[in-house]
Amino acid sequence: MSGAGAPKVTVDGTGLRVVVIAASWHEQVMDGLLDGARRALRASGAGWTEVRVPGSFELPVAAARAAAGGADAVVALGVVIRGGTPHFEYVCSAATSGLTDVSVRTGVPVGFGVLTCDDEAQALDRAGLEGSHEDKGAEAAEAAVATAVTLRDLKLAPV
Ligand code: DLZ
Repeated sequence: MSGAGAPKVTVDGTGLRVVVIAASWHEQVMDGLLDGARRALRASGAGWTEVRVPGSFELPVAAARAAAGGADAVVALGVVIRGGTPHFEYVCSAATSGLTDVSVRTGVPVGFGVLTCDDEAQALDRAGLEGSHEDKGAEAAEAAVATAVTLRDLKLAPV
């Protein structure tokens, strides 16, 4: 999927409580994603806490707990790199459908910052590091905050 055409969605997130959940695989790429998410959240004015899970497969259960605990938005960060077995497909699919389910079921937006890449070079290029072309951690955080603001406004809108 191309990153071309991505919108600029910086909004005022003052007062929002965001939980950032980061998997622990592929440390250098994850450090970049986390820094990008932090930069975006700081710029938005939202407050946030960070927790870690072992792998991307564990992101949905932690997101569900964060939503049940009162988070206004969740940012889920993971890095999955294709290997020689179908495991890649299972982990990517579980993370994607699990996070979608949490978001739709709880009404708490989940920013999807899970990289699903063929190799490490692709992941590094999307990690918001020096020389990267994309900053997917920041994008996921911006999307989560912008959607939380939209949902808050929707609640206030007369039907
Ligand atoms: C097992 C596994 C593999 C092979 N690769 C990755 C990966 O590239 N990225 C990632 O986030 N997690 C990986 N995992 C771990 C699974 O997500 C999960 O943590 C384990 O299967 C234990 O439930």
